[in-house]
Amino acid sequence: MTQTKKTTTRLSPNPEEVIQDYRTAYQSRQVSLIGRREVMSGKAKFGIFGAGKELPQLTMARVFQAGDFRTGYYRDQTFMFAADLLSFQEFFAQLYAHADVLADPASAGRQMNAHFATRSLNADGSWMDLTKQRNSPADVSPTASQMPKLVGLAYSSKLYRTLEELKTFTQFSINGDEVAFSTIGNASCAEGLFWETVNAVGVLRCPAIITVYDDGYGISVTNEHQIAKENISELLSGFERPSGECCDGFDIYTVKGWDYPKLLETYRNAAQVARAEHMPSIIHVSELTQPQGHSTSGSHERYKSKERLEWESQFDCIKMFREWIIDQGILTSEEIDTMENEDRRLVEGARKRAWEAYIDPIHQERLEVSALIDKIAQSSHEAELAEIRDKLTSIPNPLRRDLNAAIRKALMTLKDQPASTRQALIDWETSHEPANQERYDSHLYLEGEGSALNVPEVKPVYSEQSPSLYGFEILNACFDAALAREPRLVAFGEDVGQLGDVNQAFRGLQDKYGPLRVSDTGIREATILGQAIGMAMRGLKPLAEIQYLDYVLYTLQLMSDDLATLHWRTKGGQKAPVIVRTRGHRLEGIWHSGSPMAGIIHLVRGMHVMVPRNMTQAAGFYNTLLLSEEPALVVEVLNAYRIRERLPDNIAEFTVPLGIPEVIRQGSDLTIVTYGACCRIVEGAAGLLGQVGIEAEVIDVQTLLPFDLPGLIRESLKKTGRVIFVDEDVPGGTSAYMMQEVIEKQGGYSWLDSAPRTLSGKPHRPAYGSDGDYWSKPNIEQVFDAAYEMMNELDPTRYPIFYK
Ligand SMILES: Cc1ncc(C[n+]2csc(CCOP(=O)(O)OP(=O)(O)O)c2C)c(N)n1
Repeated sequence: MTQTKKTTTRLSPNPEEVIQDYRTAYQSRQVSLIGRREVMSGKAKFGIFGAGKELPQLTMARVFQAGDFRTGYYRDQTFMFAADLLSFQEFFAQLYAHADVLADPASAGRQMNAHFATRSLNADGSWMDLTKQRNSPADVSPTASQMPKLVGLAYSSKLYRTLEELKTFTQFSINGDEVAFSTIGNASCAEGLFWETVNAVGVLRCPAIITVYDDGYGISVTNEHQIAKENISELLSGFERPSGECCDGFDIYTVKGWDYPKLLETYRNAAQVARAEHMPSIIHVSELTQPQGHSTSGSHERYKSKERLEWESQFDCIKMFREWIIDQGILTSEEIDTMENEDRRLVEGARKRAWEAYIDPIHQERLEVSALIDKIAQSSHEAELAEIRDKLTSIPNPLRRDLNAAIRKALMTLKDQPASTRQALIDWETSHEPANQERYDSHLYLEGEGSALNVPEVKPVYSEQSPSLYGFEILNACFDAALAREPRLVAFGEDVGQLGDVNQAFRGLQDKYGPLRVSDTGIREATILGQAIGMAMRGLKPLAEIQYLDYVLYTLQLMSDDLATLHWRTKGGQKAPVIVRTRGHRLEGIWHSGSPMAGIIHLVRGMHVMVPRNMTQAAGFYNTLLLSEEPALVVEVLNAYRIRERLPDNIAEFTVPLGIPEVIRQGSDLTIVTYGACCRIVEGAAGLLGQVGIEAEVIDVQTLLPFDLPGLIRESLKKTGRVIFVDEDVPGGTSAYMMQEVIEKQGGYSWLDSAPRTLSGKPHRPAYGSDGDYWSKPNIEQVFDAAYEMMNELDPTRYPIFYK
């Protein structure tokens, strides 16, 4: 393969493009200055801006084409403007937290300012044609968390270029020509996620361009404390591919942040190589500045020396760009002054329009509330109500919560009056509540077609010919059929490819479907998830395996911050239908037996979480999820792979619905609610209870998120009046979650004759060995005792305590 690596020839920039770029840079700087003023004057809550980093962004935008993807961070406003992905008015709308998707298409006011995103979905949640637009997955604030999904965004191009079965999916890719760009600050390169991403991209050889904006600081902390040798490109040099040879690695460029022609040339080179050869690059942009300091929260004079501040004003990239333009004879100083005057007015006009669009409806609502209070004041509590109204109308920039607080205060003042006096205020608040719910609470999950909850149930079918197989063979049949019918399904993880996963559910499938459909990855859980997120955002159906549940913790931050929140934080603008597969609960020792389910389910609202008790249920869940467009985590039970189950004749089609518990043993005396590996323990205990005349109803909840949608457990309580929630999480963990769902949300308390109980694992981790397991987690005897003691309380004569 020939290489088009780093050229040394300087390009002559096109003068029209230069002028356009200068104007965008200058306008963007005005956005930063005006934006900061808006925060300082109290009209917005917090501001973070891209001042000082304009030039690399302009030049990156010059090579960013339709179909490409950017995953970056809060400094990228100039790029977003230059790539035509964001208007000034939209930028200010987000700064003001305008909770309307038409005003702030990135997040409808849900994300803080400078968190950029384009929209990939139509209003009904279906995909747009991503090759016809430039794309920006939604930003995340935790530094370096934008990086892991770069792996999948870039790797998808390789799959679309190589796999014949993907050639027809032309709304996602045209021959894999798309490049994925990412941006990160110098200090955030100290994060592990950065290094894991660079390594994964290098291993996968995919078209990624990583830009490091280096201004020498991370808030107040200098590179001395952030980066070994204080130089990120020097540190990265081991990743560099030798020049003139065809081999793995990155092209690494270093370029000064104020050198416009060099930046232009660098990005053109990097993009050309990435697009043609699928080789990645790292562009270290040094000598950048941060003229406004980090954010509106502080001032950089507190931590930068006088010399540094002087250097920053001298080497400001817009100032240098201006001097260069004059030097090149492209424009005169006077011509630039005229342009700048126009551009200041243009930005100020956009700001004004954004503010009015945001505040006018609130002012209108305030007028309505004040008028209602005035009207009531004509007949009672005149002085007190006038004071409430005056206080409300004197707020310079009212919020909707000020209206609710004023209404509540007025209602309290009127509490001694007949209800009819207060009704108009109550009606006003009630009629506005749905709009506020819609503003802040909608779109946590998909609704309509892509929703996993709308996948129709297809029951498993068995015949006399249905063979009895090991659990792993059931899954193997399920995955084989899924890979055959869904060309976008791509499975990967540690030992998934050649070995077919450590429990053999993918045995033989790499040979059958090829190493790109079923593949091995390095030991890199966070970027396995990031790879999946990026691939899912490009229309693929990733099935990402995390080898054990205990290692899901490595992915949990991204699962929580990025994947689970994506649909909500873009108000339905983006989705990532990732299926994460893992296994856990019972093997041996601390890190192969954990069940930290509460830790997980409380952090990933926005995902579905399933805990199938056997592999047939798991297969049904996979079939359901593959028909949906939502992210999910499936936790398989480790000790069920070697237990025999009957293979449904319709293994490729049957589905298990989400949120529907299953009664796995009927009983009338008490209900035991559980899931996963504990099902077998509880069934064992129920057998013993049966021997002493106690009939326990055993319910497997099957999915923790969503939880028992039809309220089947409450129906069981109506029959039994008693309930125990059993699992192997810590005390107060998922057992307490289940209790809240049933007792509080389902109203189960009103059917109880005994106090409800939870029975969980110990607060420490599971100890090694079978005895360690027995004394760390609920065992058959403990479940028996808990149920028996409940019955003893009811009838001590019939159920005497005989064991202590
Ligand atoms: C995981 C995490 N830790 C800390 C922060 C707080 N924080 C926000 S920005 C920042 C400095 C980032 O510096 P750098 O990466 O150089 O980018 P810059 O802001 O200078 O462009 C810090 C510490 C955060 N957002 N996320």
